[in-house]
Amino acid sequence: MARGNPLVKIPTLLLDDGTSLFDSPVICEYLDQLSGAPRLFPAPGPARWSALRRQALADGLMDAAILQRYEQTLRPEALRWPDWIAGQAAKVTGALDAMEAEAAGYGAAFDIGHVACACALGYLDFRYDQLHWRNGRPALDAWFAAISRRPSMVATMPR
Ligand SMILES: N[C@@H](CCC(=O)N[C@@H](CS)C(=O)NCC(=O)O)C(=O)O
Repeated sequence: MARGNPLVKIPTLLLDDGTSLFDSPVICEYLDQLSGAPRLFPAPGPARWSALRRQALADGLMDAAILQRYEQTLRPEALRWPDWIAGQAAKVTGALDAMEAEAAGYGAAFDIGHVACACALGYLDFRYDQLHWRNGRPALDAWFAAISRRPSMVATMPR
């Protein structure tokens, strides 16, 4: 993996021509344009900025959730820093609250921002069930329940 990504992170996509793409937002946009008619990334304009903002919000939630997990599972216990962990947890809470404030407007739309939010919520169910993110967030709960019935979501839900 280090060969394809000097940051040594997944996901990294190795292309047939030997080049590589990272990180996940770049890989998603590449895959979306392969069809010739991108469906997840709107053309430049307000819809695109809104979708990319949502994607960045969900990516930021994921970064904060994963960094906390590294701190709590990989770092030697004596070196762990509770204040830093609390700071990352606050970012997750802030991102969830922002999603809750917007979720009623998500409707049935499904752009890259909705994909990223849904993936982040699926990850929280998988690794952070003790967080109970649904508590106090009825709009986000209802949206995620509905979006989770899409075949693509059913096929890829982390288990
Ligand atoms: N923003 C990046 C984050 C990628 C990321 O954090 N990947 C983790 C997966 S758990 C990783 O490879 N971590 C290894 C490391 O940080 O050394 C993306 O969405 O692709």
